[in-house]
Amino acid sequence: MSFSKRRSWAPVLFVAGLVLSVVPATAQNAAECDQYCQAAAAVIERFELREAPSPVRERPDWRPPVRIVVFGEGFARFLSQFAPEAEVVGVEGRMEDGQMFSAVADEIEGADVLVGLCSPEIIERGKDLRWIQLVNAGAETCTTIPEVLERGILVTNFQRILGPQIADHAIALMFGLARGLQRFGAEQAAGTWSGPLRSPGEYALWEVEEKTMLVVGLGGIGTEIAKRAAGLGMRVQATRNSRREGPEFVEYVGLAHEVVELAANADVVVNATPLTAQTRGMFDAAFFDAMKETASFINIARGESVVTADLVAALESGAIAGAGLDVTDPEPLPPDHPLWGMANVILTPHIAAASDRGGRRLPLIIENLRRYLRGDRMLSVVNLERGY
Ligand code: OXD
Repeated sequence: MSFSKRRSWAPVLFVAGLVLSVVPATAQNAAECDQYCQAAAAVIERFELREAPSPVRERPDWRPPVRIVVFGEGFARFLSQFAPEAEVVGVEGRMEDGQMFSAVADEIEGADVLVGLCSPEIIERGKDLRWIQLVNAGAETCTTIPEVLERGILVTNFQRILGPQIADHAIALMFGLARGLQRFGAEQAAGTWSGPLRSPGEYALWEVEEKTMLVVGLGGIGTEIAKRAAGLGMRVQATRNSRREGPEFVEYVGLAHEVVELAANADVVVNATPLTAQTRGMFDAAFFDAMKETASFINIARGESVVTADLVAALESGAIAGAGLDVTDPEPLPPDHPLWGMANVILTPHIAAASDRGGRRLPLIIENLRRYLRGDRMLSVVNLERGY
């Protein structure tokens, strides 16, 4: 696996944010509902987080953890107050070249628990790992490693709780394309005033009201996007893998096999799917050909769901009008990649999950750690077979 291709800065920012924000915390009696427990209760209610059907102590491999490895030394110092019987080890390292992952792998022997991300080396050397709390929403760093499935390691993640900020970002990308902000941003940087409107069509700007958005992947994040789009007066359609039910603000929920047909009527297509064997490469030439020439494609999920060469060709040929991309494949794009220079593309560096409300993540980690220690039902468990 190429780390530079897959890794986002989001977990690094997340860990740095935790270290800065949690230092003054004091030891709590876990029997009381302290500030973290109260915050977790609010997060569980707001996002309707799902509990595992059975308590974790019923798993044959469960035991009170003896060694917990986490991303970040400051975070380890903080977390140790919640697991005083365990050794909590913090690891430092750069994410972009995989240094963090090798540093974790060097410490993972004998660890029961990892709070971070997976890599094949971590899983290979972490023979005692029983529970991994991911520090992001996408679970593919774990679920694409066969040994995780073979060993049935318990994986929990940040499903649903990052929905609001990622949805805001998707809408921001849509508005950026609709109002030509990539063009005007470039003009601002060059100190150019392109002048008042001469003819209504000249800037090719568009309004979102009454346009149709197709949300591909109506999960926690997709639902937040759909809610915002409906609030803006858009018609919202969606696809999901498992069932046709959806909230009332989504006028039609189709199954995955309907996606190309639905894309043909959409003005904006947003990818909100997890990366799985089914979604890898699903946005290809056939998909972009089916879209309207006036339509835009937005990706706030994973770059590998898109055949990048096909997206570039569609943008160059005018098969689609524009793209707003928070994620790409490869990631980051090499300096000479054509997407950098395209006037109809807005790129952001995989930061959709960044937020001033990072505080939802920490209560979830602490709550899941407390549940694990007590052997209770865990929150936000990843279905390893499905991959999310
Ligand atoms: C995630 C992300 O949370 O990409 O998965 O930021």
